[in-house]
Amino acid sequence: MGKKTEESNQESRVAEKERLKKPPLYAVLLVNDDYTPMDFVIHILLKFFQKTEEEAMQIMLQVHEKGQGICGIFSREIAETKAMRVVQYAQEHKYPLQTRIQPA
Ligand code: TYC
Repeated sequence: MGKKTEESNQESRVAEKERLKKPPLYAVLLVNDDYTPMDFVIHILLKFFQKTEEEAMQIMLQVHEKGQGICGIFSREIAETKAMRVVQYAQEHKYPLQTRIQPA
């Protein structure tokens, strides 16, 4: 067997860095509106984001008072799916609730 260089013996530094890279994370946010009932927003936070009643109340009030608030942080695909399912579920209940996702 021929002699191997240090670099060809193992992954290159660049390849190893790529392999170890953690996926970028995204926050799912709820957006305030004048029509969705507070209790329904709390229900959403319990059902889709596994929040406790107290956490859900805090997040709902944050959204109500500040215009938006973070429900959770996920990989991009999970964030997109949750954001979409929440809007779909709200629409099924005839509420105009909207979500956003943004880099965490
Ligand atoms: N502003 C709504 C109300 O007064 C409550 C609300 C909270 C709506 C959060 C949407 O993402 C939301 N009924």
